[in-house]
Amino acid sequence: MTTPFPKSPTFSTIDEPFRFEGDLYDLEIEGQIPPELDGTFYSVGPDQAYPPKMGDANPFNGDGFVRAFRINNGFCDLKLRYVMTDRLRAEREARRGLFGEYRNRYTDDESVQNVNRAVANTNVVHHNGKLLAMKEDQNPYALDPYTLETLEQYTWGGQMEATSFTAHPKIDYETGEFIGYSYAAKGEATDDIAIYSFDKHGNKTWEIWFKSPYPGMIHECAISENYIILPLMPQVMSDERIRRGGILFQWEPSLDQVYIVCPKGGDAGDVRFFHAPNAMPGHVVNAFDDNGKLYLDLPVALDNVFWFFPDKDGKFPPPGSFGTEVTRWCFDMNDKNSQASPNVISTMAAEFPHCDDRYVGKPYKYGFMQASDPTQPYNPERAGPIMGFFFNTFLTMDMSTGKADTWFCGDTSSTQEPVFAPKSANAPEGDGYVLGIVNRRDENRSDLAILDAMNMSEGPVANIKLPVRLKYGIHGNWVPASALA
Ligand code: V55
Ligand code: FE
Repeated sequence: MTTPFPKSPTFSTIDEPFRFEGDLYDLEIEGQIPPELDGTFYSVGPDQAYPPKMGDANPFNGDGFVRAFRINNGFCDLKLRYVMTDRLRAEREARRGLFGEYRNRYTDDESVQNVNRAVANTNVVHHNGKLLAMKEDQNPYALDPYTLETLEQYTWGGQMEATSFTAHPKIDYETGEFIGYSYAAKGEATDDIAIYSFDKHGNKTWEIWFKSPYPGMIHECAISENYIILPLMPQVMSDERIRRGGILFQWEPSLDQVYIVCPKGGDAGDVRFFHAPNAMPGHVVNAFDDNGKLYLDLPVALDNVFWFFPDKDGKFPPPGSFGTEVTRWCFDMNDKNSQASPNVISTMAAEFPHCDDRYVGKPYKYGFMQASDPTQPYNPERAGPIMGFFFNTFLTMDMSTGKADTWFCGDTSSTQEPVFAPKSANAPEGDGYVLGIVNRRDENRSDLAILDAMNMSEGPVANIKLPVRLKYGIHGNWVPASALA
C-alpha cells in the first residue's frame, strides 16, 4: 500500500493496525491453567487492513480479526486470522482502501458498488458446527471453528432473507435453539425488524416481521423461557444523512428507550413496546420470566456513549461525565400499561457482560463483566494516553445484590471483554473461570488472564503471556471442547 495510516487516536498506541495473521504454539504460562479447562476462547475485533479513504475512521469500521485461544490439558495455543470478507479480498486485490465510512455505501469506490461491504467484526458465535463472525449491518460469515478459514457469507442456506443479522443472537443451552433478529431488515436505515429462530440443526422455526417505533439501533437481544426482548436505543438512522456523506446514526435526546417484547413463536400482532426515559441500553446480562413478570438485566448508560455518533449539533458528553446503572427492568405482561419499571442493581460502570451460558433465559445469579473503575490509578507516562472506551477491572457480580468481586488489572494495563467457562458441564452456576485479555500498554503486548470466577479478588490463577499485542476486541465466547466435537 502506498497510503500511510493516519496518526489519529483510532490508529494510535496499542490500537495501531496489527494486520498480522499467524499461529502461536505453546504460549508461555505464569501460574497454572486449570487442567479441567478444555475448549476455545474465540473473540473478534476491528483491525482496519487499509487506511480509511477519508480522514479518520470510525472505530467500529475495521475488518473483522478473529483470535482463538485453544486451551487443553493445561496448555494454550493461539490462532489469529482475518475474516476473509468479500470486502477485504477486493481491497487486497486493489492494494488500497476501497470502502468509505461506517455503514455508508454512498462513500464507497465506484469499483466496489456491487461488492458486499460486511466487516464481520463484532462477535463470534458457535452454532451447528459453524463459527459465525457477525456484525449487525450485514449477514454473518461462517468460519471453520478449527482452522478459522472463512467458508461463506451465511444466510442459513437462504432461509434468512433480511439484509442483516444481529451480532448478539442467544442460544438456549438445553435445546440448542438459536434466536436472533435483524433491524434495518430491508436495507440500511429502514424501520423494518425481523425476528428469527433456528433449531440446533439450523432449520428455521420462527420468523416475524414488524415496524420499529423509530429507525434506531437495536444492538442486543435477550431471551427468557417465554419471550424475546429487543432494546431499541435513541441512536437513529437516516438514509438522507448518509446520502449527503454524513453519519448513519444520530443521538436523539428527546426519544425514549423502547423495550420491544414478543412472546416466542408469536405473531407481529403480539409485539409490545415498553417505554422508558431517554438513556442508552447497553449489553444484556440475562433475562428470565416468572408468572407473567419478565425481568431483563443490563447496564444502562445515562447519556450517549458513542462519541462518534453525536447529536444533531455534533455534541457528545465527555466519557465518564455521566453514570452507568446496571438495571433490572420488570415488564408486567399481564398489565396493559406499557411502562418499563427499573430497579438499579449497581452503579458501577460495568459493561460487556456474560452470564453462565447454561443459564441463558433462566433465573440466575451471576454476571461476569469488565468495568471502568475511576478510583483506580492510571499511569499515562508509562501506559500512554487513553483513547475511547477504557476498562481496568474484571468482576463477578451477584445480580441479586449488586455486590461485585473485582480484580484491578494494574495502572499500566487495560482489559477486554471477559468470558466465563464452567469447570464442567454439570458444575454449579458460576463454578468456573473468567478469561479475559489484558493489554499491557506499557509493554505494547497482551496477556490472557484466567481467574477463579468465585474468587476474583485473588487475581489470576494463570497469566498467559503473548509476544504480541491484541488491539481492542469487541465480543467473544467460550466454546467447550464437547460442543466443538
Ligand atoms: C456496537 C458495535 C459495533 C457496531 C454497532 O457495541 C454497535 C456496539 C463493533 O461494531 O457496528
Ligand atoms: Fe455488542
